[in-house]
Amino acid sequence: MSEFTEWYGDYGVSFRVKRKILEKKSQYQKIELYETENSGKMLVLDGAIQFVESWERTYHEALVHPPMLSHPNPKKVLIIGGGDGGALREVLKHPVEKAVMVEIDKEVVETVREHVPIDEGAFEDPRTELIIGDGIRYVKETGERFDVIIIDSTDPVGPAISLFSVDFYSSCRDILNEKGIVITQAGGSYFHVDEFVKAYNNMKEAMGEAYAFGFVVIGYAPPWNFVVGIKGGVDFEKIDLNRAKSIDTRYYDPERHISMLYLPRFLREKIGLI
Ligand code: AG3
Repeated sequence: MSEFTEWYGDYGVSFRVKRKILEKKSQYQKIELYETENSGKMLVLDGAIQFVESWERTYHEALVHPPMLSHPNPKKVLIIGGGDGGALREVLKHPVEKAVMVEIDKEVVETVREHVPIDEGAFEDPRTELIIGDGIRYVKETGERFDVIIIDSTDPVGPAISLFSVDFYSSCRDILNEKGIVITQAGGSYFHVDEFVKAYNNMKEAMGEAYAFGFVVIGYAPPWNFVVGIKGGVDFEKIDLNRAKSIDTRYYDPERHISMLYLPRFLREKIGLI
């Protein structure tokens, strides 16, 4: 029996694998797809686990529903990255008018759609617009306006680093409607500490108001961090529980939303909350 391990320094996140389904190099990254022993298929980009089929909802629910349920009326949503369609699928559980997704690597979209379509039809939804292109450029150039922006990128280390900059977050702020929310994944709570603090501070600088929370994501080194930027006084501590009733979640709990905001003590210290 063999396994695939992603190392975070000395700490490894490992899955037993039956076989490698494919490995290829796109213009942007190395794409690997595995069949795990008991957890379905697993997508790995440049050595980093992106999702494991049986567990991907632990991540996609935490990324999507907190901003969607704290925004008073999210109708237009932009997803940057997220080529597997998992975030898109969760967004479309809400009564949105339009979801635009800008993914740079079309081979990620094609690979996942062919072998492990976790979008569950989301790409075919008439509300979806898929753009293959550079998210940074899109955000700078588009004339469209959004209520919620979801940044489903790779980690705040390496090639995705400009997706965590003040400059990028400021462009996001500029294309939000009067009331808006931006959320990004921001690395592992214990293994990307400096990068997380930087992402939080950058978000705060660009947006004026920011939150951070952690969530146990299976497939990544848990807990995993998320950073949220607020425009126009949206209250991220308040969840619309009525609206939440119609959204099917398994891991993210709107009733316990506030508990996620209690990051490990040393992290709250580092971002100046205590
Ligand atoms: N989001 C990827 C999160 C990064 C995971 N990092 C890691 N394993 N080191 C994109 C994929 C999910 N839609």
